[in-house]
Amino acid sequence: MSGDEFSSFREETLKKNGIKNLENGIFYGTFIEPKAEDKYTSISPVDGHRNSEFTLADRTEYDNAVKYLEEVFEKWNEVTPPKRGDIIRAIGDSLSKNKSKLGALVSLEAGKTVAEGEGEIQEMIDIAYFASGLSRQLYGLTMTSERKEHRMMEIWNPIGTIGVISAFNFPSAVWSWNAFIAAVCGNTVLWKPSTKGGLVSIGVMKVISETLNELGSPQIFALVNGKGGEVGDWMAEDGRLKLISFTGSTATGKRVNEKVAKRLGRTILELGGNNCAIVSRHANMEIALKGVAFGALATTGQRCTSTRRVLVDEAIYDEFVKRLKNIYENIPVGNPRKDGILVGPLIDEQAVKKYNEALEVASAQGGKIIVHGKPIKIKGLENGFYVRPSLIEAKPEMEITKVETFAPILYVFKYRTIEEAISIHNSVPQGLSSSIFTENLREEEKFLSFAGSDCGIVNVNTSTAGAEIGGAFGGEKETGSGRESGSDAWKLYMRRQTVTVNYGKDIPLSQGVKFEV
Ligand code: UN1
Repeated sequence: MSGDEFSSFREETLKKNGIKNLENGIFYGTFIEPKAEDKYTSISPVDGHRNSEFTLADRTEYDNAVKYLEEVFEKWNEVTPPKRGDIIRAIGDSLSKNKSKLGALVSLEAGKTVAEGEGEIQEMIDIAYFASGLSRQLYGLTMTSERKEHRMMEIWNPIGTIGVISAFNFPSAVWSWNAFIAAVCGNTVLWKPSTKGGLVSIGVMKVISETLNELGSPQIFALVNGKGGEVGDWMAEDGRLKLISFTGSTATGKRVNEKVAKRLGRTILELGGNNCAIVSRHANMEIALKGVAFGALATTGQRCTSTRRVLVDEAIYDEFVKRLKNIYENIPVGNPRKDGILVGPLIDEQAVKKYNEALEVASAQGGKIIVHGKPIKIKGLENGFYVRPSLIEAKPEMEITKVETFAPILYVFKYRTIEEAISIHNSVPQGLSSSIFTENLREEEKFLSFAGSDCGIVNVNTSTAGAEIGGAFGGEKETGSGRESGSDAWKLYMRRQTVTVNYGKDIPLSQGVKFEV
């Protein structure tokens, strides 16, 4: 695909998604022609050229959107949960029909490969169907009561309007984990995407809002494109938003957390990861190589779950590193829409700068560069943001290995015992995802025990990246708190009420207390 071919791909993708040269980045009930002057120019990382522009919300439009969702909340709760589930299932069907065009939009705006762009939409479809089934399973418990002729139970009610702030790297999937689950629970959802994912948010909202209109359903999702420091802060401070689910850096997440905590709101924080894979002498080498390469290189190392550190057993170190080096030297980097390309561009120029800086710091701190991935120019796409990935032999004391650089840099460490490996593994401030590659039961079970991985996600013989929607997604330590997506993460979007019903003719008190009046 040449530069010209990519330009035609751009035009075709924008057209198929109904994206105009100047788009409305705000939706509540309908796409809003905003009064605000503020606009954002979307640039494709693939060729560094303009895609189109979209408008950003001002305070009035933001307030209108929240007010709108508060009103819709009432209507939405007239719909029973299983019917809400039917509606979300229909959204899943529409996304399925539009998977290829939306996937292309993800490639255009975020630089993902064809498979990963469509994978992003597939993740939305999966969570839609999961949420649909869940709508009939919002189970509460019943308890026995110590009081005669009393019944106790737990019931779950929706919390209201919630806010979701999503990142550029998963511009729509992570939003949908929150939004679809929250919706079947009965909530309405305000979405503030990263401006770098603005076009995808608009494309997705077009498909979803049309489906809701066709079904005669209330428009339960609103979109406010805007600046993080503005709209993000308004959301964090806004008591009308009962929960803020934020995905992004630890630094910004801490700010969001402080603001929401100040008003005693709820948060789900999915912040930085610094994920590590342990490759033991008992590993299947082929599986370990593929698992580590996918984890470190997919999405050009720009996933929260990307493998950033690999700990290799001294017994297999030389062979494993030699083979990994070979993968790094030969991995196809380039136009993500082209067949066979596995690594696309970084998101922008700033990301390339940070990548280069991290490599310099790593060298200065004593890292031995095994493969030095430099920025590269791709023919016909000379303004795109491409780098070759880097592999660095490192020591655990190196400070740079304790921070998350959102780029394809993998630090390699040698270890002697499994205890030492686990201790290095856990020695960073972050705690999202982890992997062990081993066929030794004792090592595997140790990694899963209290003395093992300290992360929210633990994998055995598979990659740190690529979690399925069925599990609860989230981390520990500086990765934040709360869980999204599958399992019982739905409980965070509801309020639990403990109910006691007295059906007797007297009012006996608990703990045997007597109170005769
Ligand atoms: C993220 O990077 O924020 O587990 C989410 C994965 C994807 C989601 C990543 N399913 O890698």
